[in-house]
Order: sequence, then structure tokens, then C-alpha cells
Amino acid sequence: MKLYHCPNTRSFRPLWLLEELGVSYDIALINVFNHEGQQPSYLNINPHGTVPTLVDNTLILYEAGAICLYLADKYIKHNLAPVINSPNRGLYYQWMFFVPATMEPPLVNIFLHTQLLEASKRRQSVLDDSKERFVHIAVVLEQTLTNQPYILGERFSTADIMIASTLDWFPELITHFEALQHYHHKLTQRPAFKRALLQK
Ligand SMILES: N[C@@H](CCC(=O)N[C@@H](CS)C(=O)NCC(=O)O)C(=O)O
Repeated sequence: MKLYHCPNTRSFRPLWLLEELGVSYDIALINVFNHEGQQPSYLNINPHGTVPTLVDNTLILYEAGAICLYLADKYIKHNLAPVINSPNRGLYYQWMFFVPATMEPPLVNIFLHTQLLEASKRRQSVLDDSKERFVHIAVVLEQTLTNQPYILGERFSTADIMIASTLDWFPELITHFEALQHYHHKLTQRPAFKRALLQK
């Protein structure tokens, strides 16, 4: 199994998961910040030129969330996903999709309108709106995590990897959310998280 990875990107999610699972894998580094994803050899594997991509025998898979769902189920005995038809399985889908569909868009906008776009294209109104939307998201997460240690309840799961890795993009946005801050800190102290960080 090979993961195409670039540090400080969404490929950290499946990388962290692979470390939690403790299975063997290879890493191929693709520096998307230097446009290495646009090399024809990589575009043959992932036509979007983005990371992550997972290659598992004949399967080539992109989309961080899909890769994480696939890996957690492939190694379901490792208990990082609720088993199919269990009550928590529905909630697991909810949070796995919540990250790319609801949580990421305002954060991507904040990134674009503070750092990525050239100054003349940055819009304060988009920034303000995105920060407001993120506060709503953080309030919901804060309420959920005030009464339970992990997003699905008592047990750590792949959904926590999706959420905590995303909180890691802008930790300064959660300084007023006590439970969320505690959750983020606790998850980033996990040995597998730290091992994944060392894969550069
Ligand atoms: N929805 C995709 C997004 C993948 C993506 O855009 N990855 C970024 C890094 S976080 C990338 O490779 N960007 C390089 C580019 O767009 O050329 C996922 O979740 O995997």
C-alpha cells in the first residue's frame, strides 16, 4: 500500500490513520506546493494532481475522507470505525462527511482570503462571513464534546482524525472553546499523530 503525501496538507489524515492502525505502508512524497502534483506521471494516478492518493494493489483512490473510510473498514478489527449496522455507524458517516462538506469550506475561505489570494483579490466580507460560519460550527462541536471525550462518544475513531486534523489548520480559531481546545490538544498528543508528523 502506498500513500502519496505532502506535509501540511489533507494527506495527513490518512497518514495519521495508517499510524493509528499500525499497518505497514510506503510513502511517496509529492510536494504540491512546488506543483509536483502536475507531473504527468502523478496525473496518471490522480488526474486532479492533488494529495492524498492511496494505491492499494489495483485500487487507486483519492479524496482524503474516502481513503480514511476505506482504510478504517479494511482494518475494521482495529476498531477505528463502528461496524456496519451499529447505531454509531450513521453518526460516523455524519461526521466523516461533515468535515469536507461543512467544516472545510469556511476554513478554506479564511485561508484564501488571508494568505493564498493576491491582496487585490482578498475580500473582507468573505472573510467575515466565513469566520461567522466557523463560529457556528465550533459551537456545535463544543456542545458535542463537552459531554463526551470523542466525537462518537467514549471511543476514539477515524471521525476524530478528520475533525482534529481540520482544527489543526487554524488552532487560533478555537481559543474560546474550552472543550474543543482540550479535545484538539488531547488528540494531537497521540503517539500516532506524532509519528505521522515525523513523516517528512
Ligand atoms: N477534496 C480533496 C482535496 C484534495 C486537495 O485539494 N489537496 C490539496 C492539498 S490539501 C492539494 O493537493 N492541492 C494541490 C493542487 O491543488 O494543485 C481531498 O479531501 O482529498
